[in-house]
Amino acid sequence: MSTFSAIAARLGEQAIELPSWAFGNSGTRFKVFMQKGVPRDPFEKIADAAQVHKFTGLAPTIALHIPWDKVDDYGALRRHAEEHGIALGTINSNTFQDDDYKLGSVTHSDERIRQKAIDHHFACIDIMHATGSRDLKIWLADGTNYPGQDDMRARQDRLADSLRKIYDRLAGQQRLVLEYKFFEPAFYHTDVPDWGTAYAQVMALGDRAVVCLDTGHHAPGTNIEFIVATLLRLGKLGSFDFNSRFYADDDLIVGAADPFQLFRILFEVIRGGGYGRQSQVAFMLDQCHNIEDKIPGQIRSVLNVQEMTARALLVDRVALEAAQREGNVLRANEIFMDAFYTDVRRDLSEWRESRGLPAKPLAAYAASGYAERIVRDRAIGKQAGWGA
Ligand code: PSV
Ligand code: MN
Ligand code: MN
Repeated sequence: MSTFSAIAARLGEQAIELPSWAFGNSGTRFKVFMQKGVPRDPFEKIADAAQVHKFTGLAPTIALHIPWDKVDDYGALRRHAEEHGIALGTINSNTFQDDDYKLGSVTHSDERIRQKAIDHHFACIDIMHATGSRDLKIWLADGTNYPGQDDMRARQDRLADSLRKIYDRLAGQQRLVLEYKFFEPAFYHTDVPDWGTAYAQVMALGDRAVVCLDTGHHAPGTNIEFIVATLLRLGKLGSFDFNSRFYADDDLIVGAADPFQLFRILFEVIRGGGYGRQSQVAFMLDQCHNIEDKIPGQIRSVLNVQEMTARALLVDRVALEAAQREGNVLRANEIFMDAFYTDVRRDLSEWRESRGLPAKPLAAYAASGYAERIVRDRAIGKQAGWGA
């Protein structure tokens, strides 16, 4: 197995983008629990995200969601982020909270509604120019609830046509990142349900159209690392939305439900060239902290990704390939599992200290007084929530 010191430098290449919506109030369809000190606007979400970066050194960017993070002056928002030591990242579009979109957005049979959804993406691209964002992430709630409700094939045609218009509007190095999800909110069929559909749609667009893999968007038992390997092989893995799940799209803390799956995914990412400064794969979180504190929830999340990245980097790939070539099944599996079972927590604490970061980020955050300060300072005003 590789040693920790052999992989330490590579850990310095890790950057994980935080979702602005993780800092707002959230819940299930049963109840949204309000927490004290939660941001009241995108500026405060950025300030909170900067805390995660300050204590971990792992989260230099924050993704925005439009219209949830709508402001008058995106240049000012960008400067605000920079003043806090982070940058604005992916722009996530939202075409799922408007009555017009009840039966679909970019796939809708009504041209007026389709154009409205396309125009929203055009507006997102304008925002990207001001924020300096590279990626436009499109997740669609489009789908149907009943067999026969609409023509599924015609919807694919309309999807392709709408995406083409959006893609053609991108400039320079900007990318279109298409996210798939197997169900919800539609229950019979989803217009972009799986990686194959997303791949077919982005392939038709061009080089700067890629796929987003949200780890919570597959049927239970799906071999997600195989999808990672396949999309990397095809040069079409654009980004991750990391989270974990026990049942469906639970949006729980990444690595909380199945650390071994996260390890397996990260191993394939590294093996396929998706990790590090040269890689074009964006690591992002897509989570909600419904019952736990939000900033510590995000700190825990990025640390979990880092921990499993370290373990995945520890896999002795030379020995593994030799065992695979020899057909030594048990040896190959042992090499893989040895890395997974390695406790890297103490090494990571030392690694952090060697970079001027706190050995224990969660404890350092708790001791900083920031949580108490935001409870005090944000006592008046409407809090941001999932959807605002
Ligand atoms: C909805 O399932 C979702 O979680 C998608 O994963 C998006 O990325 C996110 O919401 C924000 O739109
Ligand atoms: Mn997602
Ligand atoms: Mn989701």
